[in-house]
Amino acid sequence: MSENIKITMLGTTGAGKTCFMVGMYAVMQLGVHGFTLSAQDMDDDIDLTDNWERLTEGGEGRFPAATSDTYNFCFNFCYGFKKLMGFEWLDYRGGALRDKASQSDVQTLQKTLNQSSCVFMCISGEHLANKIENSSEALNLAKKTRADRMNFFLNQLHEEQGPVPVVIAITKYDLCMHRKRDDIKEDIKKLFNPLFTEDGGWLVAICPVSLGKGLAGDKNTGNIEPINLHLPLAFAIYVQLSLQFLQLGDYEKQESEKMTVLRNKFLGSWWYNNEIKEAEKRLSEIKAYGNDLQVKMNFLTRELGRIPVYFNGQEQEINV
Ligand SMILES: Nc1nc2c(ncn2[C@@H]2O[C@H](COP(=O)(O)OP(=O)(O)OP(=O)(O)O)[C@@H](O)[C@H]2O)c(=O)[nH]1
Ligand SMILES: [Mg+2]
Repeated sequence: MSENIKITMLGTTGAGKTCFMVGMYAVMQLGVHGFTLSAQDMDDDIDLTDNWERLTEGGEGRFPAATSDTYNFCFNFCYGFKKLMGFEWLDYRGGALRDKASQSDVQTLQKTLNQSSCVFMCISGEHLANKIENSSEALNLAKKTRADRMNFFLNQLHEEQGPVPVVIAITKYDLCMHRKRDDIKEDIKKLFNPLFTEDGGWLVAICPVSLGKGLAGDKNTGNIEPINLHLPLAFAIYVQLSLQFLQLGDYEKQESEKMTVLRNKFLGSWWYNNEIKEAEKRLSEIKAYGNDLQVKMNFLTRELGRIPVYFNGQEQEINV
């Protein structure tokens, strides 16, 4: 069972979307607990790797230029190099967030977003360096970071397909890591409060990410030492695997109920012998697949234990 999903990252220009994707790809190529990422197109692999090399070399030109064209990357998420799930990832100019819907890249973004299985909302740590003191500061920050537009886009997505899992990625976390995590979480809730309401049905992870804490001092010379770059993706995949796991449970229940009905009929075990054997085989395949899923999810759970996850505004413990 492998499925292609779409993941869309929302964030204003300069929020760090492209750098995050380049870094995530590099980290996941090395692999985390046997999970890896590979680009489906060889040229994309080369471009992403070149970008990563420039980042690690340092200097004035280390960062990629602001994105001007919309580009759809296709990745495979693998375990032990075996494909678990394919997914698409749109890189676009963040300015599209505030442009009119008549622009073609805005339309592409909206279309992709509305088909997405998971959304990453990017807020740069530079805007979270100080506490949000009151509602007018919150409003100003929502405008500066385009959190207001991200909420607008999410509202549209909600109308289209209901709540989807969301990761609020605090990019450039190095620029606000001097603050207490709980205080940052409170500020995030002020910017995205509809996602934390009691009956909203939103599943939200807050994940600080950075290319390296040394960048806070000098971004041209600071060392690249990735922080959490793999976690937003790990969360997105974990949710998809959990849904597969639940589906599998329903399927297992149906199959065993069917089998019980056949067996309970008078002379059923004899008359329906072949059907029962086939159902038994399917059941044992489902169980084996379920066990396999559980092992994979366990590895991801260990990683995800490090970030807060909320459902209906309540912090959750992630487990299988
Ligand atoms: N301190 C710090 N700066 C970063 C980090 N990641 C990116 N930056 C800086 O942020 C700038 C913008 O990053 P991009 O990834 O190009 O931003 P973007 O969201 O893709 O912007 P658009 O393409 O215009 O939408 C980079 O050129 C770097 O100067 C980080 O982890 N820490
Ligand atoms: Mg970009």
